[in-house]
Amino acid sequence: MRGARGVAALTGSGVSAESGVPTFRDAQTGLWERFDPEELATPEAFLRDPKLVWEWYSWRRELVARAEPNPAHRALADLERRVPSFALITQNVDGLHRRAGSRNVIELHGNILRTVCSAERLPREPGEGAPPRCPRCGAPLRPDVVWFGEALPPGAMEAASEAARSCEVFLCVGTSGVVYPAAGLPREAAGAGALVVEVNPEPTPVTPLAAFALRGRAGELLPALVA
Ligand code: BJW
Repeated sequence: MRGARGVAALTGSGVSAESGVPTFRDAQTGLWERFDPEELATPEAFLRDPKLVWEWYSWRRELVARAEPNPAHRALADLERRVPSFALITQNVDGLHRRAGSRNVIELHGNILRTVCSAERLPREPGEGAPPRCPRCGAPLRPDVVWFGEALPPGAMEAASEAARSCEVFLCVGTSGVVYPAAGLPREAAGAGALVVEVNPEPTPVTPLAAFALRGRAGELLPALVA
């Protein structure tokens, strides 16, 4: 790490767990316990029941707005200041990396704090009980995030691939490594000769590619790793 000229980090929801933001697959708490996130984060769910999906995102948006970056976010921001070339590729929609001071952030799955007009993104108008309306065209608004089956923001995956292929060290932090195309990045990095380092309490499909698999919480391991 000390000698590396190029570092890329891929993060997932585990990096925000210690900020009190539940991971995508582990924790559905309280009111939302009986809903499957993989089903709610789809265009089909929004078209069928826009009110339900909007309310799920409102609940999460409030949680994110109250959350603070943790030592893992701050360690990655510190690392960026020390390495000549650094890219932070995140699947998270919570904006906590930027709030911690990271600059070169590639948000692969959008940002929950922004909304967009659904008419720009969906094949047809959603059903009853829709969320607030677009002030320009009257179509329902939706969160500016990437749902299953949707394309990633223009240029985001290209920038992420470029960073993965040109870095010397590729950190993979707090992601289950199952959602594509992001999940293909560790393999791209390893294939181009990068040293892959995983930080996760659990093994994942990334583990076999990793030169070092550090088992534990990102908020504890990352500050020690970049010290
Ligand atoms: C800790 C910790 C601590 C806990 N410290 N760690 C190839 C093969 C198979 C399928 C596909 C494929 N290519 C595409 C697909 C389909 C699909 C897909 O991948 N499906 C799989 C589930 C099989 N992909 C897509 O649909 C993508 N789009 C696409 O491919 O479009 C094609 C297209 C092209 C052109 C035109 C049109 C279409 C889009 C994927 C979008 C994903 N969106 C979501 C929702 C975002 C909004 C929201 O948040 O609601 O993104 S799904 C969800 O998963 C979210 C996350 O970013 C993403 C990844 O999850 P993540 O972050 O890894 O969280 P978890 O919960 O899974 O894991 C947490 C980890 O943290 C665990 O490992 C813990 O152990 C760990 N942990 N505490 C460190 N303290």
